[in-house]
Amino acid sequence: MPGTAELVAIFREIADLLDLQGVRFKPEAYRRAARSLEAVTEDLGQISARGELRSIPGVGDAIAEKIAEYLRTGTVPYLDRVRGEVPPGLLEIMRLPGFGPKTARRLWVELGVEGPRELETALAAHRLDGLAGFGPKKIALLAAALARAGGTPMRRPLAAAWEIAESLLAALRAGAPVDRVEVAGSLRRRRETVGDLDILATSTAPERVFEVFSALPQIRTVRMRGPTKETVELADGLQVDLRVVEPAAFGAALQYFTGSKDHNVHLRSLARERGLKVNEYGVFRGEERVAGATEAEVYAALGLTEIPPEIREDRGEIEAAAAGRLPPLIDGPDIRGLLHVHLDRLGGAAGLADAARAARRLGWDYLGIVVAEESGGASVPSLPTGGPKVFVGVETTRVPSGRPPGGDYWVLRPAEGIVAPTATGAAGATGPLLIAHLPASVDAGFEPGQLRPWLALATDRPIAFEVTAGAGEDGLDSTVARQAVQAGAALAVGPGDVAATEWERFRLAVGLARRAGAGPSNVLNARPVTDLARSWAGRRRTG
Ligand code: DGT
Ligand code: CA
Ligand code: CA
Repeated sequence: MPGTAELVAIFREIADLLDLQGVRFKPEAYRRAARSLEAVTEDLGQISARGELRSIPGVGDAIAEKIAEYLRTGTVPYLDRVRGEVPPGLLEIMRLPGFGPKTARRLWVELGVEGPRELETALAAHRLDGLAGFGPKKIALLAAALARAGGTPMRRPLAAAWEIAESLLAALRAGAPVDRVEVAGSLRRRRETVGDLDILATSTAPERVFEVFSALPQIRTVRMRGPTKETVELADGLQVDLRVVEPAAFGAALQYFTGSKDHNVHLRSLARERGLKVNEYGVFRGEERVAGATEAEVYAALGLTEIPPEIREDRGEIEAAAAGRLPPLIDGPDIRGLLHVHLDRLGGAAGLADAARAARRLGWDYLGIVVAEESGGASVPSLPTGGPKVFVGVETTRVPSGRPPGGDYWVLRPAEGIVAPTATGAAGATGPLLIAHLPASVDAGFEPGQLRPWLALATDRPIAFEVTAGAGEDGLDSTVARQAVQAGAALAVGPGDVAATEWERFRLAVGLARRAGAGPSNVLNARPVTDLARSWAGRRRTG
């Protein structure tokens, strides 16, 4: 449905523009609506005529009104209004690799930079030097990204790519004659940024699969179609490769197209040493295929235990697998709860019941509800017995001392641009500390040495570093997280600052923690509720 595709693009742009204005929560509501619309196969005009737009998930009154407006007039005037409030060039800056809305917004607010050309001038005049959070490396990366802009197509943040892929997989499963469909490539490895999507399917009718795929509302152009492969471009320019393979080769194809390239090159040389050949069709001894249906089979044929996709980067994982010494990695079911749920994001105490239900659905035992220091933990009601246990996190912007007032633990949210901890001054640090929202991303210029002062906080108190689905802009990327794990610090994984309906995204953060080599023992919210309650007991009000 071309109309739907345009509306989806409009809602995504509104979300980006609101992000640039520093508006909280609303951008996510528009993205959620955009995602639901992508899954709608019926004509929106008919749904609207029945007065049922609000039955689309994520579509409330305000968004339903905008859809109706669009159907009537072909435009959404609200888009023009928010466009009018933000210089258009900021969107371009925001979409440079490694730089999201926060960085673009700071350049705008603090330096008055309104587009790529002004950014170029500001860089040349060294006006970024000395700006908090803009080290020499970050500035160099920004300059390089700017120089490349317009050339190579940009890479998407993991969460955005995942969202798109999920909608494509769901549409294929629902509408195409496929048996298996899986995503491969960098997305399956949970790389922080994704260049293009790689999807694999098995089917007895590949032509029909490609027909259904090409007709999806998300797809703008078909670039190439062959007997087993189709390449398309989505409305926003993202490329997707869809391949249909035979079931006997599915494991080999999944392995091959998951990569990484370096990992595959190393595997092929290992195979050669054993007199074998490995490609996307299987592992072969001469003409005979000795493995191919599953990945486990492919790795076993090469004398290896199965290597998790997230660590297939040729950084020692093949040697470890050969020696049977792959470390255990954290997995989704290991997670026992969340530790960073903002009360105001839930819509206050009233939303707590919904959050509790969402937590139960995910099998979690506890929720760490986070409130601002000024408001105090006393405002967090407890839940009825049988629901998840509520811990209270008290959010602060500087390294706190003393115990969190009315809470169980501190949540440190460094003020924007702060990359090294600043203390409140008073000595006597106590109270466990969750270090959240730290934009520690190598792509954005965060250097390994910059983690040291944060790690040093652990001499006074238990600390954990947050890893979210928005890695890079929000939380540690997997490279920095790996450094934290190797230094013995704990991670805390979570979906990021999103509504309870989006909590499934915690799985992306789990993927990043896996890339970081974290096992269950390295993750704070993999610990059982009794453990946390015991170690935090006496640190808060009783009762
Ligand atoms: P991306 O798309 O840039 O985020 O990264 P990938 O890893 O998804 O790369 P992509 O889409 O070019 O290819 C998917 C996988 O297919 C890649 O990880 C490994 C495999 N592959 C593609 N081309 C080659 C190649 O020339 N040699 C080898 N060994 N593997 C390849
Ligand atoms: Ca790819
Ligand atoms: Ca590809």
